[in-house]
Amino acid sequence: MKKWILTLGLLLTAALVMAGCGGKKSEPASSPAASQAAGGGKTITVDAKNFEFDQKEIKVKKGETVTITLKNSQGNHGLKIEGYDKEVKGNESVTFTADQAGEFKFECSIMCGAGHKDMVGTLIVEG
Ligand SMILES: [Cu+2]
Repeated sequence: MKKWILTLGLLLTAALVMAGCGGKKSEPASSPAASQAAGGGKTITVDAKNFEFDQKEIKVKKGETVTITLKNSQGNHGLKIEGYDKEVKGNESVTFTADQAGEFKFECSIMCGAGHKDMVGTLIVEG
């Protein structure tokens, strides 16, 4: 039984090593909405248009370094996180440490028109 697990472990290790140096090209940075950055922090791209954010929920872990990039694909919007007192304008990034657990509302920080107040979401920091 133990030997079987060891063999499986070796196979998995071999598979990981092969995946690591094999032909798999690294993904372009823009494709995943949320991905693990090289530095260990979390990089999140939020796309804003009239009148919504493409992500209503952003989940991170407490202690993580979080970088949020806001893309304005339509209109002119900002993103402000209540409780963290962080704001990011369109086509800019903000980096902070998620040092408080809980749920924090985020909303558009630029008066962008009729649907402005609907542009809300929640940052969830898992403790
Ligand atoms: Cu707005």
